[in-house]
Amino acid sequence: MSASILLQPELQQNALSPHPTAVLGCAVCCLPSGIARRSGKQKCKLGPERFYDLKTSGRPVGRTKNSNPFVKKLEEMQQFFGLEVTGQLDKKTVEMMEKPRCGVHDIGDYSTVPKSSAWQKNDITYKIVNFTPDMPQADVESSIKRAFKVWSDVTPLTFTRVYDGDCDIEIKFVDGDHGDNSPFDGPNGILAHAFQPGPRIGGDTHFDEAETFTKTSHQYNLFLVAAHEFGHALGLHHSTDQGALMYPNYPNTDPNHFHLPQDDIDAIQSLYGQTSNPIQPTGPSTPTKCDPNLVIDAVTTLRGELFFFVNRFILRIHPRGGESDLLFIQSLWPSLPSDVDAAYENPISGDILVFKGDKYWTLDGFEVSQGPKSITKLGFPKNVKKIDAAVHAEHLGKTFFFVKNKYYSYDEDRKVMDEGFPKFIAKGFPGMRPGINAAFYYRGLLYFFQDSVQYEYNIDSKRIQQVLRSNSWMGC
Ligand SMILES: [Ca+2]
Ligand SMILES: [Ca+2]
Ligand SMILES: [Ca+2]
Ligand SMILES: [Zn+2]
Ligand SMILES: [Zn+2]
Repeated sequence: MSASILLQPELQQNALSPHPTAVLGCAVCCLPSGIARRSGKQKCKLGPERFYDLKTSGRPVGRTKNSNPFVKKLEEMQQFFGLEVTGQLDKKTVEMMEKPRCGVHDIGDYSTVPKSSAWQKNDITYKIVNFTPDMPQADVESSIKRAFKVWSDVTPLTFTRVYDGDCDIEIKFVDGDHGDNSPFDGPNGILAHAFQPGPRIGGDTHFDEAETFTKTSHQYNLFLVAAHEFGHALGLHHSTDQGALMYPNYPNTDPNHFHLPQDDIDAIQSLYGQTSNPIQPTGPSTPTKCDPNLVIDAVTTLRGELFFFVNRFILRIHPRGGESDLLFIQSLWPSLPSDVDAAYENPISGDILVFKGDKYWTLDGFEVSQGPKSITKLGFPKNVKKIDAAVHAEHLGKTFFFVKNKYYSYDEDRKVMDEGFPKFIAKGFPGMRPGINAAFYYRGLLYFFQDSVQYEYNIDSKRIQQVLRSNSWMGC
């Protein structure tokens, strides 16, 4: 018994001190001691001191409006997360801090950290030192294997599991203080951390055993957490791209339909190069509202605001201008799919209908009240497998559904499809071409999105009034 107590400090020393490169390369262990204690005084556990190195190197450069290091780090953090830079612990900042996340710093001390470190070889070995009781062992093994495959699919890297002896990436499930100066914090908060490439502790990846890990979409999916941490173990820092796997927070992604985002592909390929596969993999990109080529999947009004659906995201905008928000569809409506086809608001019932394939969901504000249901319930014939766009024209009491070169008219009062439909778009909406991406209704006019162009359409005079950029609502 006494032997194990004596071993503890020695283990720490061996693991950390003889290899300063591993320590410096790893943002986790750059925290000066005492920071964790000091952050207890502030009313936040996961505040900037935890993740943004508070060491002030030399004197402050210039005297800006506030030289308080806590405020400055808070401002850095707000900037990193794309929040309004207030230097104050406002509601949005506290909410962001409380989200489950990775324990690696977002902004390292770049004066001492070499750029990005990478393994100087392509064949990496890993060892699973212990298992979590949360999941069957085989599920842990398959989650880990799949998490490595995310990275080997887009680089020349290979990952081989070893069972004893030396390895590059040691994987462990540990609780609280576990001897690397970066104690875990109990349930939620920090989920895991990993060390940058290097000898010994370099590359090692630790999961907080206080979490419940799963192989389902319940938090926390081990594959998703591991895939992120292995990014660090391979030399990646955090990304400011909200959609990136290397964004610090637990991702709003369905683990069963995970595709490595382009931002992460670019980052890892900058360290290890492309795959030898003749077809280079590509991944989804996070929409930026001012991208002139922004293609909108669907759009609807929702209680006075505009919601543009773009792959996994929603751009939420007030039509009269102002701030826009980029949100994950699943953070608002966890049971909705990504890549939806069409959406519209019925202002009388207040319902929003969202369509994908031959299914639809009914939203009551921020609740999914019904669905998925078959679109045949709305009166579509069985051969309609997908709707391109949907819009409710309030002053007519009709909802129009666009399918390829035709459209349907649905009577919201009688809850039936109107007789004599579908009709040709060219007949009902002269000037419009087939294949409409998205549509919405605002102040008596229809707005159609086609490729990256938007048409303002007057339904009474049956003509296009204006051709606009698709992002004209977004204040670009
Ligand atoms: Ca190692
Ligand atoms: Ca935790
Ligand atoms: Ca669409
Ligand atoms: Zn991380
Ligand atoms: Zn650790």
